[in-house]
Amino acid sequence: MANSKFEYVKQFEQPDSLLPNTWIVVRLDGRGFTKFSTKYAFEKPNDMRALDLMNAAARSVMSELPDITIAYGVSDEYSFVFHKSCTLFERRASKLVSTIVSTFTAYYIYFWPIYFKDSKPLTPPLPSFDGRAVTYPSVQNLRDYMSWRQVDCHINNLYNTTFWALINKGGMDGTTAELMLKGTFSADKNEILFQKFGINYNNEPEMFKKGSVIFREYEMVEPETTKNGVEKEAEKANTAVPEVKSKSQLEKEKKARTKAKIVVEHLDIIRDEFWERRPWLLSGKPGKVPKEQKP
Ligand SMILES: Nc1nc2c(ncn2[C@@H]2O[C@H](COP(=O)(O)OP(=O)(O)OP(=O)(O)O)[C@@H](O)[C@H]2O)c(=O)[nH]1
Ligand SMILES: [Mg+2]
Repeated sequence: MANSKFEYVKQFEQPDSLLPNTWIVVRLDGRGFTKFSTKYAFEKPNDMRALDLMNAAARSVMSELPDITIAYGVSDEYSFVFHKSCTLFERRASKLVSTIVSTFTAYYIYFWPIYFKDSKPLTPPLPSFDGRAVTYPSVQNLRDYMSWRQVDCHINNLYNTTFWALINKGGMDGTTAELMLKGTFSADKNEILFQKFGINYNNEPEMFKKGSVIFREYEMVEPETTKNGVEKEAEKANTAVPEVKSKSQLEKEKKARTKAKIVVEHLDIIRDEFWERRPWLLSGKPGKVPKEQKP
């Protein structure tokens, strides 16, 4: 086809490629969810329907994109992690972020009437999400990122649980509750919950305390006792030269991933145990599909 005089505009398209051999995290976040949650009367501080809906949308994103190794969500945000050796997609930030955000938003709206069946239907302004991509060069950086989000979940949830207990059960107004919690430590909040309201924070739902983690489920392995299993996987995944896999090998792995069940759990992802028992998350190699799961 002949070049047109307009074609020069292509030069304006600049690369936005993400550094090779790094872990890519795409985090999305609900836009204006403070207002949105009020409009649809989300329960405070945690609305089970809203969190289940976020999880359902994230699970669908994962099943459409087998390159995502793990996802973690809390409140109106979700982080999706691409393995550093994953080569099946273009490492372009804009392409990756827009694919994830649009797929997630589409499913969020699709699932809305299922999770909010007794609520009013969605009307404009419709829910939307922003997104960003960040690359992490080492397994430790990636694990610290995941730990950061889960610690954030814990801190916010303990604060919000205490804050709303003071208001809903203690009859306080927002300003007084805020003043009371100013400068308090975790132990103080646990104490307020227990002494004033008989609430044992430990008995709060796991989803509220830990957030949600989504991954493909294979047969778990016993954590190694001799050498730290996570370190071993981390060493393997931290090679300077990215592993080159043949096309057939990549296809085989993709197929194995597609077969695996995608689960939503509420586990501690800060401690080594979570990663040790599930070496496929860091190694990028699919594990064994449990027998009872095979079609
Ligand atoms: N009541 C209730 N509100 C929630 C729940 N999950 C998220 N939210 C709301 O969503 C907000 C998320 O925080 P942000 O992302 O910082 O606030 P935002 O209004 O979405 O602002 P931007 O992200 O900057 O657009 C919280 O402050 C809550 O108001 C929930 O389960 N229940
Ligand atoms: Mg938000």
